[in-house]
Amino acid sequence: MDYQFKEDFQWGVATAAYQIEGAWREDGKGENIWDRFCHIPGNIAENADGDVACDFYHRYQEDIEMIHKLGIPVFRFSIGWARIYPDGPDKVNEKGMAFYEKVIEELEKYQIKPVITLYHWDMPQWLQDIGGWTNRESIRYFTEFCETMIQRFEGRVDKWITINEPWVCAFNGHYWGDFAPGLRDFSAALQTVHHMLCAHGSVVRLFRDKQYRGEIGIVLNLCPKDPASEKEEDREAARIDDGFSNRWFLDPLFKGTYPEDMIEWYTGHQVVMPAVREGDMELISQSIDFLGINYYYVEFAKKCEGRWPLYFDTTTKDYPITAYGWAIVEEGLTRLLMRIHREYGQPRLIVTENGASFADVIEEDGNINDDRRIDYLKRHIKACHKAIEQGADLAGYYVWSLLDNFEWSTGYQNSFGLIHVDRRTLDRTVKKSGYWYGKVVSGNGLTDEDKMG
Ligand code: IFM
Repeated sequence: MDYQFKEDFQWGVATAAYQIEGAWREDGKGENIWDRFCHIPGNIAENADGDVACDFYHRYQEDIEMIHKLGIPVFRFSIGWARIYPDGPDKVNEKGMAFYEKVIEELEKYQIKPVITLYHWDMPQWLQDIGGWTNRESIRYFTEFCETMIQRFEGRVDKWITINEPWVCAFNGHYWGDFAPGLRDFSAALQTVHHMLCAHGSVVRLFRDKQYRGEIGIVLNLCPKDPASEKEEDREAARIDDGFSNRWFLDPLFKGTYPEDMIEWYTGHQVVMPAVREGDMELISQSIDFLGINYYYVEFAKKCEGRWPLYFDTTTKDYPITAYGWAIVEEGLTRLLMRIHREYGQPRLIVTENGASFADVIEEDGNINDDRRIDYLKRHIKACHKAIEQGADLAGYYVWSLLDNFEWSTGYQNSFGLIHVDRRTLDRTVKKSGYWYGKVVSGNGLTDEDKMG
């Protein structure tokens, strides 16, 4: 084996509730912000929605059996908050709870470890109606919801992830407005970040105080921000992009401060800084058991006038791209892992998402030979191996995603799955990449010649 991983390295597959579950109104589930956002015509490509999605709600047994057959030991999924608290913070919907109980039981049947994300963007609409993440009360409501879930399933869940990708939730959802809840206010987005980070810290504190069993961490989407050229203005653009996307999250979590240069930049450009109360930064920077990193690409920043308040744009340079238009740059992953290792106190890391969307072709014999996805995954798994060799404390790697699913504003147009889902029949077909990944997992690594026969 050319790229052998340590015995206890965790291989997994990742999903999220709204993207796969469907059953949007079943068993007492309440409306969430993605239900509301998708049901407004024009918000999503082809006016798609997650009403049915992959129908995981009814097909979870089939899907978990497939994970088992592929030999994948970890399944990352998220809890739909509005299934548990449909109408308000007071009453738990036991039918919603029963669904997750069944999913966990099914995973236990095959000894697949559950990794649970507590927030993957689907806030209940009742909470959005009072301001959602822009309202400081969201910290308390989120903590109560998490306590309900952790109390119920503690000891049976390997890892808890408080929040997935706060950057996306804050800026796509509250500044660009292309994600739910569809707001367009930069200062509100910064306030959202702050409340999400406090909410994360509040759950970590609860977890420690109550001495729950298991591990707890957060997941950030991070990527290297390189200058598009050698020009000084592009170098500055890359620094601002890095501050905006990476350091604005890493610094508070690991150093207990927002980056000075970004505070200066924002205040210099008339952005209202988030309201930070005494004790918030200590809350945010409590120690976590792991940092989850979702890695997909590198971005190349260039100065762009008129783009308040960040004044940069990004390109993919001449790199090959995925169907989503994301540059394929695997060395960026090694570089990112090493940077975090060096600059943020050598935390334990997990690549909680990595994968690629490509337009898959179903051959006449029914097979899906997604060699480009295999190539992408292979490159990135090697990049992980390299980072471990260089000293990074990398404990696992999860592919995004198990299934072709609802890919947010692009509807069903971007397929990331190891398993194809027919949009008409919802039938599942394991792609070549799924079988290939199963072999990587069983061999605990890959060889340079690693090809599917
Ligand atoms: O589908 C998303 C996921 O929900 C969060 N991380 C990125 C994936 C691909 O866009």
